[in-house]
Amino acid sequence: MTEDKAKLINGFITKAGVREVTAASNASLDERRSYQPPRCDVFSGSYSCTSPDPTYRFSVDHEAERLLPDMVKNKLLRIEVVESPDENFKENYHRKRTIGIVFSGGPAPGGHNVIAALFDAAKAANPSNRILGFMMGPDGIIDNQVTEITRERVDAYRNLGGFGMIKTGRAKIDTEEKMALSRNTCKQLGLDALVVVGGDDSNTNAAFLAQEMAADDIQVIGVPKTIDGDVQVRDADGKVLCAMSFGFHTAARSFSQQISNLCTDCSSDMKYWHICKVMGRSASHLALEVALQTHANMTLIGEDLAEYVDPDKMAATPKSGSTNFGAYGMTLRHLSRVVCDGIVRRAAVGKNCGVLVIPEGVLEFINEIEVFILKLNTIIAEYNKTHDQDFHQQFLRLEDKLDYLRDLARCLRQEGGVNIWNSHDDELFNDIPPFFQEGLLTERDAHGNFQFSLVETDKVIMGMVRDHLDVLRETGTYKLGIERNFYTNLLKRDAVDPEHYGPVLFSNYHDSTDHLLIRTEIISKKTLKQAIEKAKLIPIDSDIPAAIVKIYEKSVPKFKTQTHFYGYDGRGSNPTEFDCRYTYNLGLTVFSLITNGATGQMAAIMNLEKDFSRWMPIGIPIAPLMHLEERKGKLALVLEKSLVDLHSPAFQVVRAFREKWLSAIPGDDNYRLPGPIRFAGASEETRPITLVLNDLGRIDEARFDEARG
Ligand code: FBP
Repeated sequence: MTEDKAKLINGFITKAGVREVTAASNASLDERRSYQPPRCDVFSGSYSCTSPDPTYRFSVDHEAERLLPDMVKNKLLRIEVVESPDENFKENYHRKRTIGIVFSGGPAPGGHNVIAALFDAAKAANPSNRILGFMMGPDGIIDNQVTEITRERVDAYRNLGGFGMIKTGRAKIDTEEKMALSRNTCKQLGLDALVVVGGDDSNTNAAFLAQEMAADDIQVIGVPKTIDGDVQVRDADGKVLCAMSFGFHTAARSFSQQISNLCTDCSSDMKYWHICKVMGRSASHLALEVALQTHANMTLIGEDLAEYVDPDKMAATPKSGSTNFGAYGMTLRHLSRVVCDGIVRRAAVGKNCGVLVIPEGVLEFINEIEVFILKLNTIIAEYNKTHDQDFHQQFLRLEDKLDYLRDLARCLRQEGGVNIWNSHDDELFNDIPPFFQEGLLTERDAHGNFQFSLVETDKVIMGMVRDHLDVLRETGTYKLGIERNFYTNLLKRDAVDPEHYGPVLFSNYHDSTDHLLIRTEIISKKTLKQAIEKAKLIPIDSDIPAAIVKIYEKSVPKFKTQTHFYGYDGRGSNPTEFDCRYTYNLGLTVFSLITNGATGQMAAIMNLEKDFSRWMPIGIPIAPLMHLEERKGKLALVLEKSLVDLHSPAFQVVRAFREKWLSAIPGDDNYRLPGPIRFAGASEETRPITLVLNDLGRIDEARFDEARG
């Protein structure tokens, strides 16, 4: 570039107008940053206190009693306003504190507001209070990588998505060494409290850290975060304490906005099936909310598939009191048939297109896959233990891993007895495509979770769907319905009598349907010709009329798909107003729990499903919620993930509308367009539809119970 030209460009980019439109900041971002979320009533005054509420019961696991003796007796804490605090209370409340905070696991919209509220409350209580952010997740605690949170940083991130302020990571403080290092860091920094913002595994970690540091008087408070929505808490009597983790609403709204755009595109050019995989490692909460938000044509819900009972297999079971385990749960093959059924039925009414939502973790609910995951977890854990080496480091290539499995099957066969990996497993495993084998053999994350985001779930399912559609095409059952008017007009234009050809070509010509279906036996031009000749509509060996060929060709559906993955994009989205106020009040709850001496508690807001005026900040004891679960092939004490409750009103609604949203009838589809996430305006929902429906359902149940007396 010449010097003159460079000068010219330099002059141009420094112009006020150019600077304005290329600035990183913009009006909507400024508006977001300056938004002040409202506070729950209990935080309207200067002080709040906690009071244990023994009416909420928990059934404590023996292992929790053994491992977390100082935490299992914690009660649910109500947070209440203190109108006239005594001097002792005030002194304690205002005493100088240093609080550490860490993000753990995947980002979830709203996390910055937890920090913002904690910062605001801490500085209001005592301007010398310090908030320290651990960098890059729990590794920041282990390695003492910390940064002081300043007002400037907080203001820059208020109401913004991501975890950019202090970053995040997936490390787990799961060994004595890491625990000791973490404890050391907290002591060295003089922490009064540590706040762990994370999902089920991170809150599990918070309970263990609370136990570990109880002797040092370092409090540990958890915060329920995850877009997956699987941190939901009830007490032993089923009372909802935390209806949803933060970040879920935003992620679901973000996915829904984009998926509803696909619905619009698909109903415009009628050309593609859009296959939308949505995040949610295990539970299908996000997919359920997306279904409610968009009314996509088909949405798979993993938990629903796991509950499937095959009526044919059940009927075939001898009535001798034996149980046919093979009848329970859905197989991959059956799932592909279910999807094909929807595709074929829509095609029959001229809609060879649609939107299918697949939850990322759906395969975990498929019988044979679940068994593989469990078996492989155990085999890998055993290998690591016996060889004191990491299986994945040892066998880098897929082929090496498969060889190991083959050898294992052979050795175990020679030993006899019941084997974890037998020749049948080996054969089945070798039958699945390599990319899926690789997926099943990927390394578990630090918490022992299977990394479904690395498996091409959609490819596995759609591969089988495609194969079965080919079969259905060959057997003449997958056909594109032809509009009656189109058929009549086309034939008349070419001076061919539609009434002559209609009954020969179509199986439903005499029905009053809008869409005509070519007979199943007509599956090629050859069979078309045979049918027409047999009906004596054309002499033997003469040409089929061009209009008839055109109708036939039109009736052969091409199955064209576009696949999309909705996950990281929604996870990084700016929070909805719901998540902004939820997380801000969680941050205030954290500070209240800390000043009132709580530890091993998770900050939460009860009544999230109701109007904001009824939101009730609380502390939920973590240890009493924990139970034993298989992780990396071993039993571990963890916080239970909440799966989609098939009896919940939200799921019942989705099930009830399944047929309507499939729209396998002529006419428009039933799509719902939720629109983009907006900060204000009438179209913005105040909370997830799942929560609204579950709340409405509970009210109805209560009325029903009342009426029944
Ligand atoms: P968290 O449970 O840590 O919030 O993360 C949830 C999630 O977004 C899942 O939906 C997804 O399967 C996973 O994280 C992806 O993990 P990664 O960020 O390691 O690719």
